Amino acid sequence: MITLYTYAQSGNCHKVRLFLNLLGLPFETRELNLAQGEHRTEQMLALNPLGQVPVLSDGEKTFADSQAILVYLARRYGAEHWLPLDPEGLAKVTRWLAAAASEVQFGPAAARVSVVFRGEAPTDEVSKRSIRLLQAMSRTLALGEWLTGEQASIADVAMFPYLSVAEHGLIDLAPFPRVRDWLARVAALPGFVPMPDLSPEMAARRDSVLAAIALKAA
Ligand SMILES: N[C@@H](CCC(=O)N[C@@H](CS)C(=O)NCC(=O)O)C(=O)O
Repeated sequence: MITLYTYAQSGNCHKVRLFLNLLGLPFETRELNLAQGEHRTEQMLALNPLGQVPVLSDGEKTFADSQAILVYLARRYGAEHWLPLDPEGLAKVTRWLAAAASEVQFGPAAARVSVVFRGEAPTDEVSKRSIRLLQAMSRTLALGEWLTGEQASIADVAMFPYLSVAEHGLIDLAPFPRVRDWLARVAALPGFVPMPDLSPEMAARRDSVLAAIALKAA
């Protein structure tokens, strides 16, 4: 049995939930309360010494880090297009897995944390980093429908969650039609599941950030 230790509002956890659903694999979910430190208990630190989610157990084996988990699931259960075996295909996918762990994490994901978890507008640096990433994705998507080849790969899965909720962090996707079309293509894949809606508390924080921005502009 596959068990996913998760936090519903985490885009990193959503990458794994999304891919398990795209692969049609049965799994059970253990939802952890991060605010109460349930990800840092002795039991969880034994599964992931970094004390982060997602963590995935498959029988006796345990994996941490959303990118690493996608690699495991693709190789163990997926068709080859999810993670090509040829050197060029593998390098192309890894390039976007690295972006998911860096440019996305310190761009759109950081903007979302700032707005909906802290109730603060994203810094200029975070906003600029997000725009640079969207420009890079637009250039890549001008060459094809998917980030790495003629079919979806785990690069698309890894990049999807935080881009799909970019507006939670006040990142406007309107100037990036190729990225919006790509998001729609991922959302049309069989088995697709979306990121959860904002909780009322998160939506209220976002509203208060928007109100503060409007007041400053007035
Ligand atoms: N590189 C890791 C990052 C995981 C991560 O940052 N997880 C967050 C939730 S999105 C977490 O567990 N935060 C709690 C903490 O670090 O204390 C991955 O992609 O899985």
